[in-house]
Amino acid sequence: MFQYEPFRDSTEHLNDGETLRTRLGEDGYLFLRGLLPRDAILNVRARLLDKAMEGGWLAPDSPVAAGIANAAAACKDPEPDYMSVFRHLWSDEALHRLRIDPRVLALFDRIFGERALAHPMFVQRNIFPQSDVFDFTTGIHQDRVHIGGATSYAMWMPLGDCPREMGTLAVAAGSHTTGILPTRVGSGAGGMDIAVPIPGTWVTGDFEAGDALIFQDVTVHKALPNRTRSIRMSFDARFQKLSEKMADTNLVPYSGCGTWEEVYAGWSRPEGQYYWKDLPIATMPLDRSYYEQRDAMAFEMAEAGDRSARDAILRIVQRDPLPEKRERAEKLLVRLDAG
Ligand SMILES: O=C(O)CCC(=O)C(=O)O
Repeated sequence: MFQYEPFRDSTEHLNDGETLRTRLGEDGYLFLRGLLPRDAILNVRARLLDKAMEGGWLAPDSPVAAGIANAAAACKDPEPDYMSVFRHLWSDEALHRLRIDPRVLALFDRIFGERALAHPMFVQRNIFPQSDVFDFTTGIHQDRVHIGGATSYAMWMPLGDCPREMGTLAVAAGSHTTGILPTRVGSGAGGMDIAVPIPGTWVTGDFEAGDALIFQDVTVHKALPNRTRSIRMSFDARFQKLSEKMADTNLVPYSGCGTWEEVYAGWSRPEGQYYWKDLPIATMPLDRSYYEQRDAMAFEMAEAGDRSARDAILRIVQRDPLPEKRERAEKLLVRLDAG
């Protein structure tokens, strides 16, 4: 059983870059209350809930604002049913502006002691309630294998109030000092879970709209299961020093959401579009060796009929750049689904 300690709250040090850096160095994370105004978050929440309602994700007989899930529509990234609704949520202009809010950028400038870069790519998550037949709880992992480049930091924010039982994030405080840990095929987001005992102390807490959790790319973390009836909505964006290299995969929109032109097509005003175009960004290729290792394991498991590899196989079908690999994965998916 996991035991959770409460987050160490760093809100009172919000304007003190040196203390924030020290705490990040000690714990691998920062928990900050009210980084963004509650109203700004609730506005984005309302916009996304309208799109979720249109897409059939919400219970038709309850108020949209409650965000109660339509259990029959439960789906997950990157299933086609999920993506067809999600791409409208991800493209939301008010959502995109949150990660480049001046309060957020100034915070990372202070933490780094130099100019921060917000990665153009970011994630928005919609986690349907856990049930006997559905579970998409994010497993224990590190972000570095997915994000690549120089050291980066995630900012995770729920889009609304998020008590623990709705599936908040938990981090293993102090786990950022042991480098990249061995992985195995996982079933939650990213599909790559840590395969060894976790160093550090698990911490978590209840979030209110506007609270932020910041953590390093090697800090081990996971989500708690969503045991409510509502969809847990959140977003996570990544930040690094502008002077350091960013993996080129962070320059494109979220996979399955089209081109930047398509993302921006429905916006009412251009503010926040292409904000990185005039910045002196140096890029490098993503080190794909971790994905290659995961995929080799997933192929082996799927070939042996192990359905726990299904999410990883689906990811290859939807997202792998190599056509022959996608084709192999497609055949295996059909076989797995035929039982
Ligand atoms: O929101 C989640 O379930 C996972 C978030 C996460 O793993 C991250 O922000 O790196």
